Amino acid sequence: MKEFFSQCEKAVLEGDKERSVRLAGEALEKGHDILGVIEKGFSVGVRGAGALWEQGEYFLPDLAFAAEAMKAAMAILQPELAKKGGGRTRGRVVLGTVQGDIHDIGRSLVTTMLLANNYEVVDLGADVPDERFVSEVAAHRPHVLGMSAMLTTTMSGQARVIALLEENGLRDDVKVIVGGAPTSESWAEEIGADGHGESAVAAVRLAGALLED
Ligand code: B1M
Repeated sequence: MKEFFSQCEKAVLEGDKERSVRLAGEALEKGHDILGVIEKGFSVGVRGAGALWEQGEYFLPDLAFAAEAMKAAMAILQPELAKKGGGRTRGRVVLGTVQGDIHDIGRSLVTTMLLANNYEVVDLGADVPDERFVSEVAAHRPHVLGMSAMLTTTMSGQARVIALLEENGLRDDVKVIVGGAPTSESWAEEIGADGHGESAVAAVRLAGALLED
């Protein structure tokens, strides 16, 4: 599998959408472990592109091409992953990427893994205004609110939303989990969230644990 993962990584790193799509199709045909292909293959490629961009070796369009190649592969793999769900719902989750932040690949993987584990998910997408998180919590009354942030400049949105939930008397009715590259356990604690998910799988595990409380 190592060789296959590295082909997936390379296709995304090189921003080769066609090759990514072909490899995603091949993964399904051959019955490979889909989450493994995403996490150990395609995701490594897109993060590698980010690292090269940070080092000044890639320009922004290179990063965008890598993201496009990644998203094209995800569009093929995610429906297959989500198919595993379908039993009795374990709980309702409202999820979104915070205001000012357009990164959506990681969050959409969290959504897919929640669906695959029988959660009902209201995915608000990316760049979600603070007030919208609050109004969606009021409307859907979820068991869990999840917020993703990928930038050090946008992670404060998670704290603002928690404060707004408190102001609106909604905080005690919902568990709040946060995630995304710059976030951590200690950040979650600092802003009064109920937990932090390191990965999509960890987010599902955390939601389950919080709902058992
Ligand atoms: Co952006 N970007 N980007 N980018 N980008 C990062 C985040 C960065 C770390 C790159 C770098 O410097 N190495 C850097 C942030 C630096 C910082 O703040 N410290 C950065 C920057 C600076 C920017 C711009 C500002 C660049 C610019 O314009 N000058 C700009 C910001 C735009 C904006 O949001 N306003 C920008 C733009 C872009 C693209 C549009 C080109 C593209 C996004 C495309 C898209 O999503 N539609 C992009 C990409 C692709 C990245 C990197 C390379 C990859 C992100 C990704 O998709 N990873 C990223 C580098 C990196 O992460 N190392 C980077 C794969 C994905 C599967 O993983 O998203 O980590 P991830 O999600 C994981 C976990 O984090 C977790 O589970 C997921 C799956 O296991 N998780 C949760 C995520 N959300 C969760 C929620 C949970 C629980 C777990 O509970 C609720």
